[in-house]
Amino acid sequence: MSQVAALELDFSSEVYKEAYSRINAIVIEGEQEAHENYIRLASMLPDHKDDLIRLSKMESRHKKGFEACGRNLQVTPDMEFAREFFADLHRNFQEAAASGKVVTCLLIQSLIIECFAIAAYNIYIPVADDFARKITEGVVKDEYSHLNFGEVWLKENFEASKAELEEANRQNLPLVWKMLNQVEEDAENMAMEKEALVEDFMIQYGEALSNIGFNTRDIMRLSAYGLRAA
Ligand code: PL3
Ligand code: FE2
Ligand code: FE2
Repeated sequence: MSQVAALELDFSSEVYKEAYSRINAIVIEGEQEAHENYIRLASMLPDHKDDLIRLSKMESRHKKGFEACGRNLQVTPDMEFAREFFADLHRNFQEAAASGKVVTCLLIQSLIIECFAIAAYNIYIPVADDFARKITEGVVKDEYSHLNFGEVWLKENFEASKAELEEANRQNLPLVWKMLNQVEEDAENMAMEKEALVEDFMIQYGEALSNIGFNTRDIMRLSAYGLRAA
């Protein structure tokens, strides 16, 4: 982000509000899907049911917070755009859940989606309006704990999960780069640069893979999968 771009931001301009109508919708939809995904995971991991239901409730609160951010700027979120934006990841999660692939579901929700959210929120906080900044600062703390849930479970089941993680990463990580390309222009109009989003995502995702037990060589290979083609 260049200093000038951030200083020149006008939250009431048409350019900003137009971009916000899509980005805000994506975040609202992402929080809603995260809510549903944790409920689904709770039924797949009965030993962790209470924790996962607690996480799902946090996601509902996040959604309400971001809805308030849109209202505060008098922006109507473009929810149809957002549902389309998440369609591929959504379908992959549903298919994995239907076939009982808990490792794939955890990779999609607790690693990919949470890292995507953490990167987006970290980059957004310094250039957000005051109202949205306070909300997003609270939300991002929660997202780290959601990422941690996935890391801890996958670390404990590392050897048995490794092959499925590789396959799920190969299927789903390219979708992240595709999604980032789709929001590049809107993000820029909100003073967020794609390079910064990619960098923060790679840091979060790489750290997560490391915490789970992958070695440096695996992390390099896994976390950049599909990036060059994007
Ligand atoms: C999980 O708790 C939440 C899932 C939300 C996913 C958000 C992805 C956002 C990608 C859009 C990038 C632009 C930054 C927007 C910052 C508000
Ligand atoms: Fe969330
Ligand atoms: Fe989350």
